[in-house]
Formats: sequence, structure tokens, C-alpha cells
Amino acid sequence: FYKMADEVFKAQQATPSDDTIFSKILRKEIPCKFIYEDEQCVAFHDVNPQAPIHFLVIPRKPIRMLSEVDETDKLIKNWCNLVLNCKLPSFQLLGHLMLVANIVAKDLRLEKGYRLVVNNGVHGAQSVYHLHIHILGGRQMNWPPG
Ligand code: D5M
Repeated sequence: FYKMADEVFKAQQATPSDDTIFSKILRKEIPCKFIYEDEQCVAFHDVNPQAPIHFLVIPRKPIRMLSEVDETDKLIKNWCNLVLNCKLPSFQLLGHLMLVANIVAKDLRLEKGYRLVVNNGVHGAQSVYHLHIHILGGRQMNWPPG
């Protein structure tokens, strides 16, 4: 309970910013062992695991949150796509992240199932404003989530 309250407290204090701990990880300024990487995204274990297996899949492209993704960059090759050599528009990238979650979950033998979570904004208890998918597994999940 206290661990959860801590996470929610942290999330409520977080302010949306363009440079996050995940950008630092992607720039190799903070050490982090990737369990998967490709041109579009990377995956690594969560530093504060909430299940026996808990990893994150994040895009290289610094999308702040799910609610900021729409279809506009289907039409506009924005600077971010050019500078970061992102080949996919953000809304297509979302699908890729889910497929990668599945690939890594298989590698980690989560054949009995797993859960994907995307925390979005304050009420979603998002604490790092660089889009990420949580993948939790290795135990029975409960419903509803807290
Ligand atoms: O979740 C953000 C998640 O990011 C949270 O579960 C902790 C995790 N985190 C934060 N820093 C690191 C590092 N350096 N390595 C691995 N995992 C990390 P949110 O959905 O924003 O609440």
C-alpha cells in the first residue's frame, strides 16, 4: 500500500517536461541494460517492479504522453521525425510498441499471460513524461487496478 501511495505521490509531483530520465537513458547518460532495442524503441526492466516481471517499452521519439498522439504527423514530416530518423508516424509507432511488448514478453516466458498499462497524465499516475508501456507478469493480476 505504501509503495503504491509513494508512486502516486511522485506522479502527482511530476511536471510534464521535454527532458526526462528516459531521454537520458536513450542518450546513454544514465546506464541502463536494454533487454530489447530496435530503430524505433527500447525495452528495459522497471527500476521499481510491481510484479515478478515488470519491464517498460519506450519509443526513442520523445512523445510526452499517449493523449498527445494523433494522426497529424501522418501528414507532416515533423522535425522530430527528421532529426531522430523516426520512420514511423507516432500513431503507427504505438502499434509497434505493443508488438514489441509481446515479443519481449515471449522472450521472458510470460506464456501464462501479462498486463499492459499506460499511465496517462495526473489521474493516470504518470510520473515520467516520456510515453512508455508497462508490461507486468509472473503473477496473477487483479481487477480493477487501483
Ligand atoms: O512510470 C514510470 C516508471 O519508470 C516507474 O515505474 C519507475 C520507472 N523508472 C524510473 N526511472 C527508471 C530507470 N532509471 N530505470 C528503469 N525504470 C525507471 P509512470 O507510468 O510514469 O508512473
